[in-house]
Amino acid sequence: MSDLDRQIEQLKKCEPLKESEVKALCLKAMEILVEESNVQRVDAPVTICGDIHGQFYDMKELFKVGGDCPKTNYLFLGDFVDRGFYSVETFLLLLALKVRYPDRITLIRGNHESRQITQVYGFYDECLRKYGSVNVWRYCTDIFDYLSKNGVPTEFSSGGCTGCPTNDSCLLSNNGLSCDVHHPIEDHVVQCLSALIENKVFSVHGGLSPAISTLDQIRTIDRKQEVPHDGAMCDLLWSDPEDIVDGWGLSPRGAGFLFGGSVVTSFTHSNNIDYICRAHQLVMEGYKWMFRNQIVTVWSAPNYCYRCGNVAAILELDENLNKQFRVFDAAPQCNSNYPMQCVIGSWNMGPPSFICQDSRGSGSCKRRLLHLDCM
Ligand SMILES: [Mn+2]
Repeated sequence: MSDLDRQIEQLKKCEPLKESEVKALCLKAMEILVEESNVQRVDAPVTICGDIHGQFYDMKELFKVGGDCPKTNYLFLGDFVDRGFYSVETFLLLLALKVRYPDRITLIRGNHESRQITQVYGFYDECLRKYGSVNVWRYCTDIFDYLSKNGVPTEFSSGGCTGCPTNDSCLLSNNGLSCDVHHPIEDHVVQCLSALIENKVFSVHGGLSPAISTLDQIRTIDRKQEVPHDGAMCDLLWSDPEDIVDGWGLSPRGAGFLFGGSVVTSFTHSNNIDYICRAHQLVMEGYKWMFRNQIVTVWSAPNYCYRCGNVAAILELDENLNKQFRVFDAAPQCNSNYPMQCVIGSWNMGPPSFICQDSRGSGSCKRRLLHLDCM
């Protein structure tokens, strides 16, 4: 059995890899990801999955329902990390599968695959807790967005940030946002912002952008940047469809836009696609069609944050693009013996619109989340 196969077996048991193994895995993954496109081509049959958010045991339920990779061809729409207790194991397992079976699993980027967001919503703290340093967080966030401008990098970015004199003081500050803010971003290359299944189903984490009307425009997005706070790339990862909006509206998330049915109709027509498949929003029933079946939200984190009481779904497309949703519930085992940490300080650091970013600020989920994180 190869090292990689052994690591996959280990990760399937929710046992994290050694730091040196994570580094080697991430370097291998970069070689593969650097070849992928802003609009990655995906063949059917394929099974589409929405947000996972570190809910490792629920992702195992997902694989039970959808079948193992590589037997099943998977497309994950991002937000692998944050919120749940096992972001490290969740992301590393998906990444190890990507390295082992590059043509059988596609990982596109969600708004949580970013340095800033992971420092507020859990992944940074989890890496620190499980490894005693931020190195693994650094390797993984480099995977999110750090690839060499001229091909495959041989080393990771150095240091946590330039604001602290040493990496040690970065750790001691225990204040993610002050760390890495000055991280050099000139050489960042962002991969795989979206996917196109058989030229007919456009898949993206968030939604559309007023700056984008064609797929070719997405293909030409400048990839040499960190996720910006506005503009096309930001919108693809942050935007949401909204019934009551005609055209474009302001998003309560503080990033991206709300977009209405006419925007979706125009996009599907001009790009000759059947519909848009996206994730990013908690849906109690696991999936939700909008705008006369021109856009569907797929949500794959059951009982989100171990509190929200929702079911999850994956969308299976057969070779003729016939659709079948598989709805599943949370893993039966309870994670209540996991040591919880109060992270209220971290919550307060983000702008208010980020606090409830996956529930559209409805309020009820926010109370649950705050309650959970501070038990
Ligand atoms: Mn999201």
